[in-house]
Parts: sequence; C-alpha cells; structure tokens
Amino acid sequence: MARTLSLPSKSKKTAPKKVVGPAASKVAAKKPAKPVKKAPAKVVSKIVVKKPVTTKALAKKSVAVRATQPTATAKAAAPSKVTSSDFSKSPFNASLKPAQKVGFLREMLRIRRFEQQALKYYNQGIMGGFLHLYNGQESVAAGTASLMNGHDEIITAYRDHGHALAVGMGMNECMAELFGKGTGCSKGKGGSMHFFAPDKHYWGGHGIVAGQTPLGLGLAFAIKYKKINGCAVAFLGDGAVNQGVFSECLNMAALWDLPIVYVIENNGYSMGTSLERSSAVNGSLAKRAEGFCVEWATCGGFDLYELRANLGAAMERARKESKPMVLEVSTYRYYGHSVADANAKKYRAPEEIERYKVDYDPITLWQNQLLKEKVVTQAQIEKIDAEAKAEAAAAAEFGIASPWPTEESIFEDIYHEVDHKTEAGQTGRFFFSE
Ligand SMILES: Cc1ncc(C[n+]2csc(CCOP(=O)(O)OP(=O)(O)O)c2C)c(N)n1
Ligand SMILES: [Mg+2]
Repeated sequence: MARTLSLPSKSKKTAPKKVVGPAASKVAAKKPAKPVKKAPAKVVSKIVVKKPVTTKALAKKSVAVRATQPTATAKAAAPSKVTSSDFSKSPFNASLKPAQKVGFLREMLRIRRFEQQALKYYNQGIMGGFLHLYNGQESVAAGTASLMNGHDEIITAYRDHGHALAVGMGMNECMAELFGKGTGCSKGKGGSMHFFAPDKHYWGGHGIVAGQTPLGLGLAFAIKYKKINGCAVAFLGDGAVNQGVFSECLNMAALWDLPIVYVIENNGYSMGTSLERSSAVNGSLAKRAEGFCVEWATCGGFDLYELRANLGAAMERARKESKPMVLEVSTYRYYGHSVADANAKKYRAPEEIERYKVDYDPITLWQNQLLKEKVVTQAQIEKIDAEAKAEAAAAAEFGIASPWPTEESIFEDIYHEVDHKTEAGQTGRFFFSE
C-alpha cells in the first residue's frame, strides 16, 4: 500500500503543557508533490544573494521536492509557514546583537567553504577515505553551537564537519584530519567521521548509525549526576531513528529524566533511500517519542531564527527541568551520502537538489534576512565569504604540508586495559579478539 507522509500543519506535542516557545512549524503538503519540470534558472554552485525570501513566501510556493518518489505525498523538508520575522521575536533571538547575527553568517560560510575546499582535493585524489558533506545543513550546526551555554555537550554522527567548526575547532586541525595527517584533530587516524574536541564540549563524530545516541545519553546522565547547569544535544539522521538503540535511549531518558535533546536532522534520505521508503511515519519521526512519554516537536532547519527559537526552547527545558525531548528538524543535503556516492543524482531528481539550493539554502536565507535588517551590507558579506575561502585554502595547504602519522603512532591513543595484564591488554593490539 502506498504510504503517505502528510505532516500536520501545526506543531503537535504529546505533553500536557506547551514547552517549545514559538510554534514548532510543520507544513502539510497534502497534494502529491508535483515533479519539477525544469531546473531553476540559476544553478547555485556558489552562494547567491537575491531578493529576500521569507519563509512565508516560501510556504506559498508549491513544494515540489523529492519528486522522484512516486508514493510520496508530503515532504519532510518543507519550509515553515511562520515567517523569519516571527521567529526573530522569540526570546532566543530578540536580544541578538548585530555582531552575533553576522557571526552566525560567518560560521555557516566557514563550514561551506571548508567542505568545498575538501571536496576539491578529494576529487583530485589527493584526499582519501570517506567524506560526508554537510552542505545545505549548515544552519543546524551553527544554530546549535550558538545556543550552547558553556556546560552543554554535543555529539553527532559521521556528518560531523559542520558541528566541529561551529563549536570552534580550527580549520587546520580538521582539514589535516581529512588528509590523514598527524597534525589532524585525531592525529590522522580518524578521518572525516571522527572529529572530536571534548574541550569544546564536542564528543564527535561516530560512524555507527545511532551509535552516538546512547553516548549522548551518557553525557546527559553525567550532567545530571554532577548537577551541572547544562544539557546534552545528540544529533541523528532520519535513518538512524530506525535503529533499536535509539528507542532504548528514549526509554531510559524518560525513566531517568535525563537532560537531553535528540535532534533528528531530517534531510530526507539515508544513503540512497528516501524517508518514504525507509521509515513508517505517522506525521513525523519525532512523534515516535510519544511511545516513551518523551516530548517532541518539529521545526524547519533552513531559517536560523526558526531553528534557534525551537532548539533554544528545547535546550532550556532540558537544562531547567531535566527532561528529554526529541526535535525533528527539516533540512537537506546537496551532495550524495558521501562523496563516493556515485548515485547521488539517481535516487532523487537533480531538479530537486537545485530547488533546495535556490529556494531553501540556509546561508542565502540568512544573508537575505540580515540584508533586510540592514545589519550587514553586500560588500561585508563578500568580504566575510572571501575570508572564509582564504581560511579554507590555507587549511588545505597546512593539511597537505603536514607530516603523515608515524608508524609507531598507530599503537598510540588506543584504549587498552591496564588492570588486566595479558599481552593483549598491554598493547591493545588484540583488544577485540582477546
Ligand atoms: C549500524 C550501522 N548500520 C548501517 C550503516 C551504514 N550506513 C552508514 S550511513 C547510513 C544512513 C544513515 O542515514 P541518516 O541517519 O539519515 O543520516 P544522513 O546520512 O542522512 O546524515 C547507513 C545505513 C552504519 N554505518 N552503521
Ligand atoms: Mg538522512
């Protein structure tokens, strides 16, 4: 039977009381998505500054997205019906200073330019391994980092570059890690999926789908146990939601009242499988939290104000009431699952990708918003972008010029037992086969 995914037009929550300040936005797309006939005129390989587009205006347009999926009638990554200006009045946005707003733009541009630089070297064969790009989703990481209070902890999956840069990791250590060099943040032994900076409250970078969800729960447990005024934010994809361990986490989070926000970055696809084909969805993925008595909400992730308003409220509640919550955020990735995904344009129409780039690009939307508010000029945007590009290029040079890890270092930083004195326990070499 064809499965439909009509999202309710209003935010729904299970709890008796409302916890997320502004209505978390959901958009119903009741009619079958219309295939996009032709690609938008402008191919956005670079960030385009165009006439301000409000999320309200976007909502009026037919959301012809993911048109390749025959059974899909509603789309997860629909724009909000509420305007950016509405969300700008949220308590989490109203007192933002112009410099902070411009700072968010800088962060998103840095992430975009960093990844584009990496892609260049990957395509040239100079960089190897995996490379899961976050292009299109930058607002989620930048928005989250901007809400962290110094005691909050975050953890994510393998699409981790954006979160890393947003929490303040340097481009050099991140780029060098991508090149597999000893100067990388994981000494060249982790690569793209394993960026870490516990000193910046960032716990990585995990390749096992949903593997980060119980680890995030552990962070939340520690926060509660130590009576810290913070929360844990654990990101997961729309595919990861189907992993059993996530259900176990929700159960335990509810039982123990743990201060965690699970942010589902719903980009519509798990590798080459669309949401419609991979998940049984009753309105939203977040709604599954109901089964565990956990609060949930959904919101758009394209507009930074909207993201901050909703996630800010969820994090605040986790900190103050020590309660878990699931927030599903609509977003979109421009590239394939990883750069090695040869089918990136086969399981979704190229027009769909262009549509998101043109109409929903989080950087373009934010630039336009800031231009509208007159907190930045076009010339300033260009300068910030040029700086981000130069920083990324310099980081690539640093990575290329850096030394490889030494042979001996392969046995360093390996977790091994010190209280169980077998040969394996001493060297760590046979840790898993002991
Ligand atoms: C336990 C496990 N099963 C399968 C995989 C292979 N795998 C890697 S990514 C992925 C899809 C996950 O998609 P999603 O959670 O939506 O995240 P996104 O890539 O969209 O960010 C799969 C199945 C894995 N790494 N771990
Ligand atoms: Mg996904």
